[in-house]
Amino acid sequence: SFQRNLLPSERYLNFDEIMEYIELVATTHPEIASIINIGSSWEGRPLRVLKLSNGPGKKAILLESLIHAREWVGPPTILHAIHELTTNLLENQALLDANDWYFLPVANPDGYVFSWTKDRVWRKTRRSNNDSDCVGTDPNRNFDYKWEDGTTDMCSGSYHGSRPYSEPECEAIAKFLLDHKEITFYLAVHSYGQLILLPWEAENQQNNHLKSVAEDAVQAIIAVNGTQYKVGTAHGVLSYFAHGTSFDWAYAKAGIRLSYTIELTPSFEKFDNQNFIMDSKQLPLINAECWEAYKALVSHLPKT
Ligand code: ING
Ligand code: ZN
Repeated sequence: SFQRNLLPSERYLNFDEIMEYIELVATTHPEIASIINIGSSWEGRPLRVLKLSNGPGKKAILLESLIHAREWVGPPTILHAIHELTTNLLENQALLDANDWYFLPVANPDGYVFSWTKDRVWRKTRRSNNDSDCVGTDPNRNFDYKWEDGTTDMCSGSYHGSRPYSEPECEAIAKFLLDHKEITFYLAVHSYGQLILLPWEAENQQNNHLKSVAEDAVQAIIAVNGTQYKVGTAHGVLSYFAHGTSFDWAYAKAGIRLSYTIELTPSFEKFDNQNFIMDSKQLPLINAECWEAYKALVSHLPKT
C-alpha cells in the first residue's frame, strides 16, 4: 500500500496504488466522491473513473490520462487535482458548486502495468496482433474519427488497430462519453511537449473561443513559475496529423465543444525516450502548474 507520508501525487504510483487511492477517496468522502467502473482492459483490469459532485444537474469535465503507458507524469497531476478538490474543500468549494469532475487516471491499465514491469517506455495496449510478433495498438489512434487514415503497421508505436474500437479500453471510454451527456469538456493528458493541442476540426473552423480558453490556461501556467506552453493544432505545432485520437473524436463525434490534449513537461526539442522519465522531485511544480491550468480551463465550462 502507498506511503501515507508523501502526497500520492508526489511520487509515481503503480496501477494498484492508483486504484487504491481513488477508492480511498471515495470511501473517505462518500458525500461527494464515487467510483464508476466503465469497463475492462484486454487483460481484464478495471477502467475506473472517480466522480466528484456535490449536487445534481451540472455540466462536467472528464480528465483522461495514461492512454499512453509511458507518460507517467499525467496521473500525478490528476491525483493532485482530486486531492485539492477533496481535502481543500473550503478553498475549492466553488469549483464543485460549479461543475462535476470525472477523472480517468489510467486509460490503458495493461500498458501501464507493462511499463512498470517490463518496458518503461511502452506506449500501446498489450493485445497481440494476428500474424505479427509486434504487440499492441495505439489507443489514441483507435477512436472512430479519421481512424481509416491511421497507420496499419502493427510494429509502429501508433498502430491504429484492426478496426475502430478494436481496443476495449477505447470502446469503454467512447460509450461512457455517449452515456454521460453532461460531460461537455474533455481533457486528454499526455507528455511531452508543453503544448495545449486544439482539436483537428478547429483548424478549419478558426475556432477562436477554443483557442482563447487554451491561452488562458497557458497564462495560468506561466504565472506559477514561468514555464511556457504553446497552443495550436497538432498539425500546426507538431507538424503531424494524428488520426483516431480520443479528444478529436470527443469534439467531432460526441459533440463535446471544449476538448483538448495537454502535453506536459518537458518541452519538445527532439524525440527522446528520456523525456517520459521525469524525476519525481519535479512533480510538485508540474502538479501546481497543471492545477492552475485545469482550473483555468474548467472556468470556461458553463454550469448547467
Ligand atoms: N502525443 C500525442 C499522440 O497521440 C497528439 C500527440 C495527440 C497529437 C492528439 C494529435 C492529437 O501522438 C503523445 N505524446 O502521445
Ligand atoms: Zn501520449
